[in-house]
Amino acid sequence: MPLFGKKAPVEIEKRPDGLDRLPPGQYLTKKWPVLSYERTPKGIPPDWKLKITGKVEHPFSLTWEEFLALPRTILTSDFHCVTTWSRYDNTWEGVHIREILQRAKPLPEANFVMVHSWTGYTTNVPLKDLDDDDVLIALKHDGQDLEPDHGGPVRLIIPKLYAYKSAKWFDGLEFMERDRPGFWEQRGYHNRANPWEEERYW
Ligand SMILES: Nc1nc2c(c(=O)[nH]1)N[C@H]1C(S)=C(S)[C@@H](COP(=O)(O)O)O[C@H]1N2
Ligand SMILES: [Mo]
Repeated sequence: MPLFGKKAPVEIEKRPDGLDRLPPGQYLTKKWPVLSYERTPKGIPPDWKLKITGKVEHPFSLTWEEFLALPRTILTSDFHCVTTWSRYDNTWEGVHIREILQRAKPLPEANFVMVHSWTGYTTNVPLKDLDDDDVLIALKHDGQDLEPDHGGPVRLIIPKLYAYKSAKWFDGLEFMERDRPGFWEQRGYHNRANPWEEERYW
């Protein structure tokens, strides 16, 4: 059969676990839209502290300078918004979540975590989803300081969940025994937010 006039079949990219790289119902964009409920804050509060509270052996807080002195990690991951856009190959630089977890030592009953922003935004995740290789407290994106609209100077990145779990303007983790819904989770967004299960809304 001549191939003339025929398109080569498009290979669907797979992840190492066999799932499609692009979750169901998502489309790809190379742009990076801004999605925020609140207005972009004017810079980081001068008294910003990272606050690690709740069910941990060692609650602590870090000033901005102390936080910036923690070891850095660079990771590349895909980003999936519940409103159906996805952006591949985002390179994030920041502090790995395990730098925080190993200092805090969550207690056995710490099943869930409330993620806090200094704007008042919150989002809840199971500790299992937070304590993972690809979770980063990001300070840079594709080599540039994180722009204020995208959560700069500091945001959380949890690539395997819809991005409403990746709080912009991040300032705290509250370890909890029982789950509690965060900002969007109280307003109709799915509590778990796994894109491959299309856990978008209740
Ligand atoms: N503080 C805060 N963080 C947030 C949001 C928000 O409204 N406020 N929106 C979430 C949603 S729904 C998405 S898709 C991503 C968008 O990140 P971006 O604006 O950098 O693309 O941020 C998440 N983190
Ligand atoms: Mo989103």
